[in-house]
Amino acid sequence: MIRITAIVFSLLAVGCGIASAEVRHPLDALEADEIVRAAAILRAAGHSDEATPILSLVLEAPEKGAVLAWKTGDNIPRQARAVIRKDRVNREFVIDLVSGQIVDVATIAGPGQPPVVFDEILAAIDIAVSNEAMQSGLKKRGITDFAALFCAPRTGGNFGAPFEQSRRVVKVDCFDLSNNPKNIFAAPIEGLFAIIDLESKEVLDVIDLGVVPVTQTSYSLDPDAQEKIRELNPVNIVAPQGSNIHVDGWNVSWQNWRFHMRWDMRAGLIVSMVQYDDRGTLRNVLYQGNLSEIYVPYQDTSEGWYYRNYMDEGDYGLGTTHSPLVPGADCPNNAVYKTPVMANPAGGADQLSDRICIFEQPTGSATWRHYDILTGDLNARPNVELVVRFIATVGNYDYVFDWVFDNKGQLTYRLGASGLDAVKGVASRSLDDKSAAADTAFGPLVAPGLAGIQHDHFFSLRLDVDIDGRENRFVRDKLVARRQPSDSKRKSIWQTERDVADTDSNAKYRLHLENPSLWRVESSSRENYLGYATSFALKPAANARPLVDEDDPPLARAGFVNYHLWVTPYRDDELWAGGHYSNQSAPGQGLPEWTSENRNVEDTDIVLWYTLGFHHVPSTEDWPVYNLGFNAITLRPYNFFDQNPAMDLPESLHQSSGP
Ligand SMILES: [Cu+2]
Repeated sequence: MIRITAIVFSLLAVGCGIASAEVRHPLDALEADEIVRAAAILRAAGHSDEATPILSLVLEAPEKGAVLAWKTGDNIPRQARAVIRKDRVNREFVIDLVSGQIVDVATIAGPGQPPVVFDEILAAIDIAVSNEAMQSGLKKRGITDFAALFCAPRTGGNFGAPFEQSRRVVKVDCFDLSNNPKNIFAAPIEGLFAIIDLESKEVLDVIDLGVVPVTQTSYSLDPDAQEKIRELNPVNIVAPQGSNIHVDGWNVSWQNWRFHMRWDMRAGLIVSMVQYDDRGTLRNVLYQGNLSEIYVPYQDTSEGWYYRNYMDEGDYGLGTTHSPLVPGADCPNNAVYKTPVMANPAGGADQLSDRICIFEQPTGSATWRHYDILTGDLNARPNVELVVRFIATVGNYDYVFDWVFDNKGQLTYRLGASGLDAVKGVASRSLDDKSAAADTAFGPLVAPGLAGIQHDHFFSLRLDVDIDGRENRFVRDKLVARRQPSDSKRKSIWQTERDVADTDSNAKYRLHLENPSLWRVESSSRENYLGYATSFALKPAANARPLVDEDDPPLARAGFVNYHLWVTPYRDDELWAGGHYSNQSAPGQGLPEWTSENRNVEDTDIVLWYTLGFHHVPSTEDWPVYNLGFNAITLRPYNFFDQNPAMDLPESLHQSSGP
């Protein structure tokens, strides 16, 4: 039976006013009634109660083969997966929403912890602020109004301390809000923090490293705090003949692209079933794509900072840290918005109003152009792209996550970062101070008394590619310089040398300028009209590598960042590059562990894991907020088509001035 929840009359569809039922899909996220039902089943079975938050409750996706075989009108199996920690044990439950039965229970051992939820964060702040030792530390710093504080419960990785192995802990330091009531990360109360057990609600320790002056300057981001506003006429994107975006339930079609999307507490937005309409035939490109981990290690050895090495996605979740979107700034005025539904720790369903925006925009450049210098014939086609965006605010950071589909047949994942630098309170007010050298050892001053601590951002993108079918192989066309024979007019040229990945243990790659190669995923079953296996190439942009030694505890937990690309055979339980539970995890979880057994990756269902990173050395311009910058990776068709797919573009997308 098709579950029809709404009837949508799509008057935009191909200009013929087709009335269609909203299409339901087996990968649709849990709906509100399903979330409530799953939580009730868990409560009735005694697995959760008022004191036991549900740490995660999301769709348990059906088996991949069943999803691929599914057609509109078929039954949709519906299952949920829940994570609950009770009596210091992490348990996962699979709940069948049709039968109302719990069909699987698994106990997940190890120091790794499920993500920290917002209710726990609020509780930890209360515990910290009401603790006597914390209060006396605050008084020592002249802070007596404990209501004018914000405290940040931070996950702290795993450095081998006994409490990190079995307890669910956060380290909580505070910020003074008296001069910064609306910019909570601006005025750190340095050198004072509590270690708190989130389950027993105990304060395990309070550490006071000595008084550092707290900045008294206001760093408001409100317009009235700006020195001067330079007015500029508004610039808008318009589609005078109507939008080209068609949204049906959680299915989206635009130009030749078709895909499905769903919200997930941990990953945020997941795109699935990405297909390209090749002159009437839908061809598979990507079964599923999502960010699988973020790793942000700070490079400061001091007692109050050494533990700051976050796995933002596994520690907190990107869906759970959703941010509202600002029309006209975050998304252009022509954007379409979607409201996902997400479970809350009490087992209710929250409507996340307009947290996803979808928009099409001209890039201001041509997709292709040519001027025929003899005949004067001039041809150009405007480049337009579709962007699907959501934003997560993980503490002081705002991350912008984009899937970009363009009219060249390219698919790009674009990742932006903005927000506040994580600042450390220091005594120095400028480089003239005697303490400046010591105070800036781990990061420069960004304002008087505030050092922006140096750090990295690494992101792992999981790409379950299915180029023209499930069976694919990963190919490197290595560009190799070859010395030429003495009778050649050339001494040296470069040629390509094909290398096919055989096992996942070998298929770990780094970007090189010295030994470059073209990275491609080929179909094992389909060729284009010239006889080439159809494929997509990965086109990396700027990237970075970890600079620290592999035995440094933070990096040992985040082994996935040691390579830019990993290729693994598809497994439905290998989803998160830093391990199933990356919060407080032991070293070696995730990709390094999975790829230790030489599993075949040739002509089988494969998954690519791309790591994108950058080093952040703050500057004065990064304060009081720093400007959004993007990094990206592009999947580009390579022998996938029989010619340039952009030969179908209309000459101009501008409105005709004719009658
Ligand atoms: Cu940064």
